[in-house]
Amino acid sequence: MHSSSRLRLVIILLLSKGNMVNYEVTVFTGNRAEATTLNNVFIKLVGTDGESKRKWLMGLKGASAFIRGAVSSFNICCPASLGELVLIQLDKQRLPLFPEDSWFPAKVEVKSPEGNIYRFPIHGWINNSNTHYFREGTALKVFEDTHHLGAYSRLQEMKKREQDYNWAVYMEGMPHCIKADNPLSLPCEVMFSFTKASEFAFTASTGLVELKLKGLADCKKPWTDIDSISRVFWCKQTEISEYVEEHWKEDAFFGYQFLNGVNPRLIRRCSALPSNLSVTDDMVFPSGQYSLAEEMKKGNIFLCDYRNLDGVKANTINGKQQYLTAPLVLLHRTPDAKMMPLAIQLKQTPADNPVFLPSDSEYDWLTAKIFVRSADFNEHQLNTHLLRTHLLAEVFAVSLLRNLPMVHPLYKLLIPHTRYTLQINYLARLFLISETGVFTKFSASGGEGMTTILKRSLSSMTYSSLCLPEDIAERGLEAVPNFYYKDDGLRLWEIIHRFVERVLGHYYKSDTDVQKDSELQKWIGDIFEHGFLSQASTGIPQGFSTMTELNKFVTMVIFTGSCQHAAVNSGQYDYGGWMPNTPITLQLPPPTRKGTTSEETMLQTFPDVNTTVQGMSTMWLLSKQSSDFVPFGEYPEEHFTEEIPCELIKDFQAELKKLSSDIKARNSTLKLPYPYLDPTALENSVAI
Ligand SMILES: *[C@@H]1O[C@H](CO)[C@@H](O)[C@H](O)[C@H]1NC(C)=O
Ligand SMILES: *[C@@H]1O[C@H](CO)[C@@H](O)[C@H](O)[C@H]1NC(C)=O
Ligand SMILES: *[C@@H]1O[C@H](CO)[C@@H](O)[C@H](O)[C@H]1NC(C)=O
Ligand SMILES: CC(=O)N[C@H]1CO[C@H](CO)[C@@H](O)[C@@H]1O
Ligand SMILES: [Fe+2]
Repeated sequence: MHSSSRLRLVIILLLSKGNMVNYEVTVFTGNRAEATTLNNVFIKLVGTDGESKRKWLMGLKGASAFIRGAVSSFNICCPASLGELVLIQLDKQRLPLFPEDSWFPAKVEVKSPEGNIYRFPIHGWINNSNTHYFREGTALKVFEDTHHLGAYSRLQEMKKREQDYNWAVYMEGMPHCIKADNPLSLPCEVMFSFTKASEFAFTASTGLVELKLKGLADCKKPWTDIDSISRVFWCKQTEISEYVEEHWKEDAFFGYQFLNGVNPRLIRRCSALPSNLSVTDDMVFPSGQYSLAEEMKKGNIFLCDYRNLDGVKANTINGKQQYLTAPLVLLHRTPDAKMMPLAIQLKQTPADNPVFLPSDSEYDWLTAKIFVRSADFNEHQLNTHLLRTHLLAEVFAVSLLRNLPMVHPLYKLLIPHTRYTLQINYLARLFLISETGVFTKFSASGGEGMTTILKRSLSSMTYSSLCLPEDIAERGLEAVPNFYYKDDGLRLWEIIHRFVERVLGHYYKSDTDVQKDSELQKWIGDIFEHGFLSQASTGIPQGFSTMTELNKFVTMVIFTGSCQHAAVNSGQYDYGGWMPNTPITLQLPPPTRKGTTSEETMLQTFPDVNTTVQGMSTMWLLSKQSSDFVPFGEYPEEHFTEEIPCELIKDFQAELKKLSSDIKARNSTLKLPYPYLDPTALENSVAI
C-alpha cells in the first residue's frame, strides 16, 4: 500500500472508533472460603479528568470470573483518557435465578492507556447490591484528599465505620471494647476465616478431647501422688514442657522464669528492701559470703512484688475455698549469672507470715515457691496477658476502624496488626472470663477477684511500662545477662521503630503535618478516652504534636499486639502444662508457721484433678499456632502499593530474617531455648 493511503486508513479507523482509549481491568478474588460470587459485577473508573460509564465485567470466563482465587481481566473503553485514577466504584447484581451471594474481592488493578498501573486494595466483603467505593492505593491524609469524589467517599466510609464499630463497656474500670450482641454480629471483615473458625472452638472441652483428658473432667478428687500428675501430663509434651517437669523444683529455674517465662514483667532491681520484708544477711547469706547492702549497691538484688493481688477475694471451686497470696520474692544474681531466690514472704503484711528461705525444709521452701507460681499465674493472665495485650490491642483496633479510612497511611500500616483481635477478644469474654467461663470457674482469682485485679491493673498502667526500652530501664534490668525476652524484645523494638519512622516519615514531612491530621488526632484521642479512661497520669498522649511522639506510639502499638503478646502467650503450655509449675489455683491456705508441710500437704494444696485438666487444656488451646497464622512482618494484603513503602517493607522483612537466624543460632546453644520472639514464630496480631 502507498504511504499516503495507509495514513488515510489509520485516520479513518481512529475516527470510526471515536478516538476510544482502553483500560485493562484485572480483578483478583480472595482465596478464602465463600469468596466466590456468581452475580454480575459492574465497575466504574473515576479519574481526575472524568469517569467511565458503569460497565458490566463480562469476559471469556463467564460466571467463573469471580470464583475463589480467580484473576480475571477485562477491557473498558472510554472516549478519552480519564487522567489520574482516583477511585473505582464496584457493585454486584444478582441474576433472577441466582441468590444474592457474598463476594470477597482482594484487589483490582487497572492499566491505563498511558501504560500506568493503578492498584486498588479491597480485602473486604461485598454482600449487597449497593455501590462500593475503593480508593487507589496511594496513601492520602485528610488534608491532601482534594478530589471531590475522593473526599466524598472518605466521608461515606467513615460514616459507615462509625455505625459498624461501636464502643461498649464490658466492666466498669476496664478499657472499653467492641460492641457486639453475639459473635456473629461483628462485621464480617473482622471475623475469623472459615479455616480458623473450624479449627478453633474456644471451649475447654475441645482441649480436653485433644489432650485425651476427657475422662478426668468429672474427677473432683485431689491428687494423691506426683506420678499420676506425670501420667496425665505425658498426654501432651513439648520440648520445653518436658524440661519444666524435670527442673520445676530447682531454684535456678524458678528464678529464670521471672526473666524468660511467660510473665517477664514483674522483676525489678531492688536498691532498698521493702519495709514489709524483714530479712537479714544471716538469713539470706548464711555462709557470710555476701552482704545485702553491698549486693544491692552492685545491682545484684532483685524483687518481685505481687502487691496487686493483696487482699483479693479468692474463688470457691468444687465447693471448696481457694487461696491466693500476694508474695514478695527477693532474688540474687550470682557471679555465674543465675537468678537465685533468697527469700519468699507470701503476704504483704507481717502477721502469721514467716519469711521462707532455701535453707528451710524441702517442703516448706517448695510450698512457698508453689504459692508464688500460682500468684504469678493469676497476675499474668489478668494483667500481663488479658489487659496489657488483648484488651489494649482491641482498643487500638476499634479506634483505628472508627477514625481512619482505608486510604490513610496509618490504616495501611496498622490494619494487618489487628487481624482477628476483635473476634478473639469477644470469644475470650464469652468463654474465658464470663460468669461461666473457664477462667472464672477454675482459677483462684476467678469471679470477684478478677474485677478487683483488672481495675487495679488498669489504674496503675503507664505508657512507659508499655514501651520496652523504657520499661527495662525503669526496672533497672539493662545489664541482666541471659535475659532473652529483653535481648530479643529490644532488637524487635528497634527494628519496628526504624520501620515505622521510615514509613511514616514518607507521609509526614513535618510536625505540622502531624498536628493538622485531624483523623490521626481523633485516633489517639479515642485511645486515651476509651482505652485509658482519660487518666492523664498514665502518660498516654492525648494528641500528637511531633513526628517523634507519633513514631514511638505507633511502635508501641505494633509491638504490643505482636511481640509482647507472643512473649506472654505462646509459652503458656510450655510453662503451665506441668501443673506443679503453674497451679491455676491452690486449695490449702499458705503455711503460717514453718515445719508444717510435707509431700502430702503439697498434694492437698494443688488443684483437684478436674481443675488441673481444665487448666491444662485451656493453656494448650491458647498456645497453639493456627494454620492460617501470618508471621510477623508479612503483609499478604498489600495495602501499600507505592514504591517507597513497598521497599521499606522489604527492608523490614530482611532485618527480621536476620534477627530470626540470630535467635535460632542462639537457641541451638541453649539447653532451654527461648523461641517466643523469633519473628518466624510470632504472629502479626493478637489472634489467639
Ligand atoms: C453482609 O455484611 C453485613 C455487615 O458486615 C452483615 O451484617 C450481613 O450479615 C452480611 N450479609 C450476608 C448475606 O452475608
Ligand atoms: C469436677 O467434677 C465435678 C463432678 O464430679 C463437677 O461437679 C465439677 O464442676 C467439676 N469441676 C471442675 C473444676 O471441672
Ligand atoms: C506493706 O504493708 C503495708 C501495710 O502494712 C501495705 O500498705 C503495703 O502495700 C505493703 N507492701 C509494700 C511492698 O510496702
Ligand atoms: C523450642 C524451639 O523452638 N527450639 C528450637 C531452637 O532452635 C534450634 C535451632 O534452630 C531448633 O532446633 C529448636 O527446635
Ligand atoms: Fe492471647
